[in-house]
Amino acid sequence: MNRQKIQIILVFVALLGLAASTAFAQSAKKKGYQAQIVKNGGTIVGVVHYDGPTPTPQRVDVKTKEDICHADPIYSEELVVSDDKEVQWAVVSIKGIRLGKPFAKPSEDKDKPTIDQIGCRFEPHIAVVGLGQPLKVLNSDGILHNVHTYSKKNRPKNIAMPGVIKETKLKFRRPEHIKVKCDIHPWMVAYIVVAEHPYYEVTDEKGAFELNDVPPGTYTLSLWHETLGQVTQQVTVKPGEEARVEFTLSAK
Ligand SMILES: [Cu+2]
Repeated sequence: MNRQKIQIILVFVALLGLAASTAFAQSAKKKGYQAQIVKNGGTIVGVVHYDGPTPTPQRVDVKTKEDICHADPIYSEELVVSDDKEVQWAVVSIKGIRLGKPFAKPSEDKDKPTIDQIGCRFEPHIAVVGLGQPLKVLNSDGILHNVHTYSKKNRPKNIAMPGVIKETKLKFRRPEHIKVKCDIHPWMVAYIVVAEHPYYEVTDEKGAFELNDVPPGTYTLSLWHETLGQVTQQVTVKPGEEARVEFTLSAK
């Protein structure tokens, strides 16, 4: 093979490599969420209503001798509906948004996201954490709990937290709604929502949520509740304006 031929082959190989890396970069861009400063964003505010008779709060029969578990009555958080029939613990997110505000930096929001084991409950019932971001897991009770993630897309974890271990951290690599249980106290249930972008909110005790700094555009809002299921709705966000949304979830 003469020198010229070798040079041609080398150039060809280099071009192939360049094409492949460009294609890879583009596909990575296409898949992922891109953060940028949002100027002239709008806000989505809404309420999640309940269609059905208001369920009675279910008090948990705490079958353990540990005093801390009896300090306060414990109620199931599987379905929490206000007297005005608004649903707490529903998760609202903008489906498939590709471009928008960055995740809050840990320094701006230093106590979040956190999930605590306190009074033999997980607090909060639903914690939202960004992909690859740390979720702080606390044990404020001086007793043994364990954090068992029943995940399907992420590797399941089962971390024993004896009373002396007060803090650990979890990270997740794939978006998922993960059920978390303490196997010692079977009524202890929480959810970790691993979010691929920062437009996720959990409804409060009035069934309310607010998503801010949303780039103007038309989106599909997704609403998820652990027992009532999932629904979607279209919403249009205009610069500097507030878009109001109402969801209704039916009793099962
Ligand atoms: Cu426990």
